[in-house]
Amino acid sequence: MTPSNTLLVNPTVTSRASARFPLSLLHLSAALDRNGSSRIVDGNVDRDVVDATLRALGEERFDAVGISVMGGPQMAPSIAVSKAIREYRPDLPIVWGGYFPTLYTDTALSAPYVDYAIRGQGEESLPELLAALGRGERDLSRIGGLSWKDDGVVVHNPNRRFSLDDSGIVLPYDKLGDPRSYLARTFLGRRTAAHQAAIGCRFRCTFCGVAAMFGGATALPATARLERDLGYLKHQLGADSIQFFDHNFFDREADMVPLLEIMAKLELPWWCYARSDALLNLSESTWKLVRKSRLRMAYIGAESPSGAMLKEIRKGTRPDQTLEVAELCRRHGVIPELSFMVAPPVNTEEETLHTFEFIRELKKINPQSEIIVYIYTPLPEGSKHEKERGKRASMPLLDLNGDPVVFPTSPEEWTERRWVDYACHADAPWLSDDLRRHIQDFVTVLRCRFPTVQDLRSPPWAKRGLSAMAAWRYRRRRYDRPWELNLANRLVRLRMPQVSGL
Ligand code: B12
Repeated sequence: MTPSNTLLVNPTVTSRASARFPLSLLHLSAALDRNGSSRIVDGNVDRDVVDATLRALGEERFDAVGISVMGGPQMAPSIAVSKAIREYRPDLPIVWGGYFPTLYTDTALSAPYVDYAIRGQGEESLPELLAALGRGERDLSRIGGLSWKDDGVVVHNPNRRFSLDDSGIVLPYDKLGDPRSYLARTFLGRRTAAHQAAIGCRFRCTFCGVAAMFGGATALPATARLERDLGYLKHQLGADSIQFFDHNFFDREADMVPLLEIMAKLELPWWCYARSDALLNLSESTWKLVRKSRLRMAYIGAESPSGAMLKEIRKGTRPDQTLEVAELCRRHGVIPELSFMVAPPVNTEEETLHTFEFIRELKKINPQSEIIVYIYTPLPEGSKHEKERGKRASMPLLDLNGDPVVFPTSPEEWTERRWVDYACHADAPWLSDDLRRHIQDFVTVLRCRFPTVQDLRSPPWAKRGLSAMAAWRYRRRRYDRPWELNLANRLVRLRMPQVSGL
């Protein structure tokens, strides 16, 4: 049997300037190359992803194509590239992996251009699938994490336990052409690299795709691995700062200290996802290490000022901890980037207005706090991790007319504007036009009044000007219809970290 050759595709999801290492494909490629070979097409760099994919197919013999798909703006290019592959090489198996097929497996497999969906991590399932296909096997029921069509009937094999195996080598960055072109100028440094050290998250927040993917489990890297990987990024590629894509960076203090010691040694300014409770639990000596390691910003899911809502979504933190962590971060020179989910399906307006007041309080405690406002768009029941499904009766989601919200059943439907917005936490069927506008207006005033430090594009004078213009509205809570700010914003175009990342 000849070793299989796989084409891996990352459909376009962001601008060229915001492109970061496609870590999913690099991890998969490393796994595939142990017994075969693979090539990567990154649609964030090769802007015409369909053309780049067809060109690759014309240049080499491939046995399958793996496509990484996340809900939201990546849906349309994922469909386009899958259809084009099917038309060009109808015999070639097409495998979807990533968050979309993990959370919406049946929807993905309902498409004629998706043959296999791999749920969760793909490092073991994908090579096993390719080996089985290479051997011409028809029964694929032993491949963990795989969903497939057995004579047209969708079969979901059992989940696979996830793992953080270390192959002993760094990721195959060279497959990206010039990997240095992925290092970006951000507020952390001139050459920021994206990296994932630990995987998973031990929490089970009901709204989060990560909980749905990992079911409340996490695995930290060995110190030797972290040192090797970061050392490579720093010394071989020339990275001067790191954005960690870890689902949740800070875990138990005792386990974090050896990792922080490595980072303190490397002194690369960094950004990560964190939780208020974990940061509040760190001792003074660990905070000293954190400072030495040059943590610049921690993205913390504050979600809501309401203890009841935090309980409902199983966040596991309290609003007083959010306020406390803002103060703690101020003392240690770390910027907290606090994200909120407004407009929940119940008490929609009241919760939203309460959140605005809470944000003001946070800004008083720590004016440097960065604020991200999302619309609360919970996952449908069927997308939750199998351990969680049907466990707690969640309120049925109703639209503005009081009718049940019906989620899309095809990838095409997920490309409709309202569902792309839902996936991006930008709109929800229970949101009235008035409240939607009010939220937009509040966010406009807030981000003009306090422009993000992550914005390097707008000149300082423009940011100062916007902030001065917005000051009276913010002070007097006159958020409505900030036409002058909208106009000025069109000229300055402040960066939106929630859309493009750092
Ligand atoms: C980097 C990132 C982005 C980048 C680009 C991603 C890219 N594909 O190039 C940007 C900034 C553009 C982005 C945007 C969005 N993102 Co995003 N993003 C991430 C982040 C931080 C890291 C992804 C990553 O690289 N992980 C590391 C790799 C190794 O893991 P992985 O991607 O999961 O891949 C593994 C498996 O999924 C699987 N797999 C993946 N692809 C494939 C393909 C095949 C063939 C197979 C077999 C397996 C497989 O195997 C991989 C290896 O184990 C994650 C959170 C996280 N820490 O994962 C959120 C995350 C994926 N994003 C998410 C979301 C929702 C978005 C948005 C759609 C909305 C939003 N507001 O955030 C936006 C779109 C914004 C817009 N344009 O309007 C959610 C997805 C959850 C969900 N419900 O679908 C996540 C989980 C964040 C969260 N906690 O909510 N994102």
